[in-house]
Amino acid sequence: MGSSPHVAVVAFPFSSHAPKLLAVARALATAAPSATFSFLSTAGSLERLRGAGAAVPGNLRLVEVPTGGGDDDDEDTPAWRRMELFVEAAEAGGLKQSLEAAARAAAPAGAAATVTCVVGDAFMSMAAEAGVPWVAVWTGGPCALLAHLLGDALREDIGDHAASRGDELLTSHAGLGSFRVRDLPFGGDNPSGEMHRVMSLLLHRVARRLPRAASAVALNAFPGLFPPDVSAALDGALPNSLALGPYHLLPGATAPAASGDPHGCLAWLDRRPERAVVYVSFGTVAALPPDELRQLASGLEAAGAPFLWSLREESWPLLPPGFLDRAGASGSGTGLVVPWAPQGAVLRHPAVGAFVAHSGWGAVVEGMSGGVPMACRPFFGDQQMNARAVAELWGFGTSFEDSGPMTRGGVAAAVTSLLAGEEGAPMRARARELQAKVDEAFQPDGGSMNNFRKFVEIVCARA
Ligand code: U2F
Repeated sequence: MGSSPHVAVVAFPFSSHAPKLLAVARALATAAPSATFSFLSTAGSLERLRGAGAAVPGNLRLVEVPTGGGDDDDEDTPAWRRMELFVEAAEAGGLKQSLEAAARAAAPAGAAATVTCVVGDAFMSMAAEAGVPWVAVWTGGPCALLAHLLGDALREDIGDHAASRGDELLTSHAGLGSFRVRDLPFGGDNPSGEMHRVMSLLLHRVARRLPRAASAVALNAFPGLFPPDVSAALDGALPNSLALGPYHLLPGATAPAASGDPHGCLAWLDRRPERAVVYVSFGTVAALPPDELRQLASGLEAAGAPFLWSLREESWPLLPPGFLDRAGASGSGTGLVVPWAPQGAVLRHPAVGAFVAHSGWGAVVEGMSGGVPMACRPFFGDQQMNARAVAELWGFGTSFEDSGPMTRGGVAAAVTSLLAGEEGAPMRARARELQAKVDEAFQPDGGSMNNFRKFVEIVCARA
């Protein structure tokens, strides 16, 4: 014994997974200053993290791992193929080699090169085979994880009847009784069939390995967020599940210098009245079909409320003619359209009163943390279950998916109702209650903080 722990934090370098793992790594490194942490991700992913202001504590070093084939920012190779190459190389021994290299690089002169624990994005479930204690971090919706863990039983029950039984509640599956067959995260409005194939295989492996091999599983939620039957089902299906989120609120998770706001969103919000602005963002992967994008744009104009829209620039040419000029892209008009916003801070800004989102899990917990009611337009994966949970489990928002694609009228009505309408009043109240619960979970003796301390102990234990 004697030497201090060396923990390898393994990221999944696609969509917003790596920033979420880095937030957990930063919090761990802050809480355990005498341990050493290596954060493993691909060159492109590390570059994006550094660009986002990833100043890290001195005991946390960023370590580059191979992509498994080619450049990980190569636009000519589709995302599903880059993901497939990366995962298969890691499965074929690549992760083990990267861990050995990280151990050698971190070992003090003359000391043995070791990794004492792997804290890995659950998507990197080949960590189960690395011969080192494995603690997994789940970044998506916990109810979707439960559905993946119960996947065989669900598939056996539903078989080929998902379409005809879509509205049926999953009451015979513990913890899933509030969800319908069509909410399950096994399909959806996916970008491509190939992506679906790659993700399905990856999630099968996760569901097989987590229960038998993980020492603990971190969930991006706080204790008490879910009704008791859901929490009990998660506890039963997972070894040592620890709700210790929202991750971005853990002490040390966000670097002080990372508040980058290159498009002046926060200053723009400072000039708006309290709870008057609608914030719109569909995360890092989902993209609306062009017609629906135009419906959303004109719905925002019809609502007449100030809006802040984080929209990737490739979609700007699809907006209705004159929309950007009328909005006042410079910040002078009723709207501000930007390619990127500091979302966590935006949703905690007092001027923001409604959130139109794809219901990615990051968006849901950030909306909750800001006490902002949501209108969800789910696309794929866990988003349908997340949207259902927002509307039915917690009642702090609505979901467009029941009435088909978003329309001008639907958007205007939803936004107006969430901001100030009578129908939205209970949702605004629920959002404030949830925000208070999030704040409580991060008090020194709060639920997330207590679970985080257990997590640190497990991660930093020496064999
Ligand atoms: C995938 O999710 P996404 O990356 O599409 O969406 P989120 O889970 O909502 O996470 C997006 C993050 O990016 C941040 C935002 C979130 O932390 O704060 N962000 C920002 O800072 N500024 C912007 O302008 C836009 C986004 C998947 F699609 C989901 O279904 C899963 O739930 C999720 C799980 O990790 O991964």
